[in-house]
Amino acid sequence: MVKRGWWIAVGAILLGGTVFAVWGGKPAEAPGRRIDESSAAPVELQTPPDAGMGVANIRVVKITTEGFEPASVTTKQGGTVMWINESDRNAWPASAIHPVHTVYPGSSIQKCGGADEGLIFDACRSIAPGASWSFTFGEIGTWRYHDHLRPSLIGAVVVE
Ligand SMILES: [Cu+2]
Repeated sequence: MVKRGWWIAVGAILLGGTVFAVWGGKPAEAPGRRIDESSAAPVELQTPPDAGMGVANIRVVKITTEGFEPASVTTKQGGTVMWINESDRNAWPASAIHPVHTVYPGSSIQKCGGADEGLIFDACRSIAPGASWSFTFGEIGTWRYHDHLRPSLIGAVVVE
């Protein structure tokens, strides 16, 4: 199935260790372009022309010393959220609930380091200042997350 194919691609890219692999997370079924009016600062990037997938929404969340900005982002099913660490400390975005990270379907911190690491809503490692990490959301819902290194910093991704 095509969908499984890109999940595998995402996993392979994430396991490859690059933190700039945002293009690997685009959905196979290109969603229509959509402007989210509820988000304070939507950021949309276009996929490379050679992807042949049309346009995908990519939401960018900044990690600052105060927390996640914006604290809540909305995306479509199959949309990608990219966290950029603009703070001066390491960060580790991961699904609620700390410390097990099991709220997002299929996610668990116990899968970090395993074959499914790229498929879970968990960075599974420290994201250094200046680096980024992205995840593609296949599941509809409101998914709360936190910084595993500073669990009091929380945010949410709303997948419609
Ligand atoms: Cu945690």
